[in-house]
Amino acid sequence: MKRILTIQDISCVGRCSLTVALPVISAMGVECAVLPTAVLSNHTMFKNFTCKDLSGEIEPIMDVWEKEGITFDGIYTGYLASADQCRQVCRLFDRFAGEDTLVLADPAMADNGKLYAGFDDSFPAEMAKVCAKADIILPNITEACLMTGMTYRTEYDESYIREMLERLLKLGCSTAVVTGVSFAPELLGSAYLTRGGKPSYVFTRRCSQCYHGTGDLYASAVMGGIMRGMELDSALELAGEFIASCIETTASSPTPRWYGVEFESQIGNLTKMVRERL
Ligand code: PXL
Repeated sequence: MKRILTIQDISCVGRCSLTVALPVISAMGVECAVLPTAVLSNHTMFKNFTCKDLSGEIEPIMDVWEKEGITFDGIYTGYLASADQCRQVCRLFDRFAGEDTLVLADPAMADNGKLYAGFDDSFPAEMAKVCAKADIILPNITEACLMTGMTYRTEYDESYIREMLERLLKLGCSTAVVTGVSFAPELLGSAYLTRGGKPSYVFTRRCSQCYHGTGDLYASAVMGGIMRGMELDSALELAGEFIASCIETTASSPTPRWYGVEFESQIGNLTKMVRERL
């Protein structure tokens, strides 16, 4: 069984980061080791939150892993709590990402044209350095704009997305995926470009509701699919289908949308989707 390491925070309540990566990646048949970057009472879209930064733990944990000879087939990074943590994660790549380790970076730091609470304008440049060292990066349009200097737009055409993908590759990664792309009201998906290739798209039906944490669910499912040996387009298609089914089953729930989607009811469906694609 493949073993991956995921590096992101634990938001105790609110279905995002580690509380979705662990169950999703495990359900896809991949061992999911964790490096928690911070512990928050709940994610930062709630009105109040506490945040205990765990940066001081990262170095000692890496030292022990090295002594134990622990290795990873993949490393998946998500929300990082500070610029210093971005630098620590770059050092972790140098120590643990060998030739055969797939590194996927989801620069979870912004959405809808705005940085998340707690980050300042200098943060995207530090996150861009993490993305530079990754094989695959998975920003949404806002995050891509912040890392490439492009202007954030809600209305755009294929040339805007193509330029975005090309600029993202210039950061240094091998494959750039931009999530949350749409050219038709009923379809939503991702655009991707691999060095030397041409832009491609994977779309799924668009759900009208919007929930917090779906980016983390999507990235986790993409990582799980790739680690199970799927091609990128197949992993993106599976992830889009999984998110759509999660949103559809949550739509009738009275719980506020910042509690995230009820992915728990779709875990059985997820393992079935993986089996069907292998
Ligand atoms: O879902 C991304 C995310 C992860 N972790 C924390 C967050 C957010 C988005 O707001 O606040 C702590």
